[in-house]
Amino acid sequence: MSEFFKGVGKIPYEGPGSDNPLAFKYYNPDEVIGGKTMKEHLRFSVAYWHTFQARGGDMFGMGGSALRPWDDIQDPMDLAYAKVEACFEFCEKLGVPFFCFHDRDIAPEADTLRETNKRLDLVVERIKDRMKNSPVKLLWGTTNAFSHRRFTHGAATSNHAEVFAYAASQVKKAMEITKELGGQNYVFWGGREGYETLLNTDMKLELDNMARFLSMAADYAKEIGFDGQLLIEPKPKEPTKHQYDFDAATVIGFLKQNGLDAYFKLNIEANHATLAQHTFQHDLRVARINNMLGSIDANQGDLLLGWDTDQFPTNIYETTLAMYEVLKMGGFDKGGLNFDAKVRRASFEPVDMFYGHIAGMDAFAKGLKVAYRLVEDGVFDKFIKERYKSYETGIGKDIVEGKAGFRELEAYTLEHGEPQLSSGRQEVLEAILNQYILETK
Ligand code: XLS
Ligand code: NI
Ligand code: NI
Repeated sequence: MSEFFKGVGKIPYEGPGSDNPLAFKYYNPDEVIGGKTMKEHLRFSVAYWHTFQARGGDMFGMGGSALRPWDDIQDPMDLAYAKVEACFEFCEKLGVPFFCFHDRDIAPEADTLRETNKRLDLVVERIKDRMKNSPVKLLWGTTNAFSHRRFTHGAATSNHAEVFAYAASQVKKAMEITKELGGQNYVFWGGREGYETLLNTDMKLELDNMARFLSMAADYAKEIGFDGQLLIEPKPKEPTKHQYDFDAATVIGFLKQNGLDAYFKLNIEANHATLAQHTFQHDLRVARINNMLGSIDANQGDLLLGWDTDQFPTNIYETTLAMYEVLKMGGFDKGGLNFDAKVRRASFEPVDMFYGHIAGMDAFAKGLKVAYRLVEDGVFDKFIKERYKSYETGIGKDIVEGKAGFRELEAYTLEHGEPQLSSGRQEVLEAILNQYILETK
């Protein structure tokens, strides 16, 4: 078996003082934090599409800039097999326990669906074989129902019923192979489930069809005994002008409206939250308080750009607050932190992909450590409890327990007069957060 990433060995943990770019500074997989190892807490995953498919292209440089060790392989199936090997080598060297893929990432599309599915089966066999002597597992599988021309008008929300059927066939197969490979989740990202203009759009039919599609998917998962989590990944736009799965709140409302909330959870991506004008923590919080935070696409955007830049997450402030939400929900069950992230176009060497992942893993490891202390010390919890204490007794308790209506509240107000307010103390809390991040506290 040939080695693809020559010159890169198993990435060691060397600690915060290390100058070695091919070593972890904070991610120490076996370090125990609150009864679980870092590896168990963080459940990192490599995204097949960004790492083994992407070419570093953009709208002005379609061919891409990336140099990859598999560039000389011509035959599409040989290339697909090579990338399986590359994926396992990459994950094993990084010590990343999971990977994620779209059906079309692992096997190239053929002329007919039947042929395409045969190709998928062949590659899946190869992956299964490789899994036998590797610790690397599948975090989630998904379908690419957005790149091919047939999905121009959408997949489940296309105006063409034939496309709805095609997308369903694709999800059916992708779900089967995800199960076959022991995948722990299945993701739905509706890249083209949205619209460009309302002038040609039957929004009601499209939304109803999307619900029908998801309901069929949940039925099929049950039928084949797929016991992984089904996840919806919100994103407000790009490639469509408006995507129906706009943000966590919109998706949760949609699922509840259609009686689907028992079957789906959410896969929250940092850069998608910010595109929706929310912080990453906001969308995680919305999902968490609804018991629907399933998994995370770990990346970061560029707040000065209006699109999904999918950068490796290096902002400790963000990773801390993200891990705060994860710890507050009691940690991941089947989900994890999937690096839906790509190196910049100018970082075109294979080793840059290691640097990107190491940077992201270290940033989340540090975020986990800080967040754990914040939770343990009850820093925000104590303040928040105090801030809302008026609901624990008296009229507040009556409101919460449904014992007061407008008449009682008016009587209360007439008797007590002007409410006394307390300060929100935002600046103090932000300063304390900095003390925790900088470990001066
Ligand atoms: C694109 C999405 C995509 C999903 C999987 O913006 O993040 O990569 O995670 O289809
Ligand atoms: Ni994503
Ligand atoms: Ni994205």
